[in-house]
Amino acid sequence: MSKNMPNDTRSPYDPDNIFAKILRGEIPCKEIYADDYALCFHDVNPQAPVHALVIPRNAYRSFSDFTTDASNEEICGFFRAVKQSVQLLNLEEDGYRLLANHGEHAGQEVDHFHVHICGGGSLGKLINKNNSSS
Ligand code: DGP
Repeated sequence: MSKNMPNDTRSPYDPDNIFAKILRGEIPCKEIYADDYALCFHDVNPQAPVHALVIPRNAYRSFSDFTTDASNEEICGFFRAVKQSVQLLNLEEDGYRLLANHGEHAGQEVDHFHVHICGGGSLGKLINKNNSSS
């Protein structure tokens, strides 16, 4: 599959999105872990006692693009980097949540694929029923 699938109506990757700027070092971040595949840093607006983001080094808008277009090596390297980050954040023992937003209904704000790592305290249920339509 390619980035230009006929049913792909989303806009192309914007190289000036905030995470692309962080990757290029144009905007600072509080780095937790970095390797050839990924960069992990603290979220600027934490929603949990520990809230970090992991982003791939290459340009993918979301989980869908990443899993369609990235090589097996990149995908494997990325998720190993997520695991390394979890360990560095000392979340293994007490638990943590991984989350990736794709598109409008999920409220994706930054169109560079990222996985949220949340932990450091009880996180409650995954979905807030007050915001749910069913
Ligand atoms: P999402 O809604 O899944 O697209 O999450 C985007 C996250 O990115 C959100 O939790 C806030 C975070 N964020 C936005 N701008 C910056 C920034 O400049 N620096 C850092 N560290 N995080 C940012």
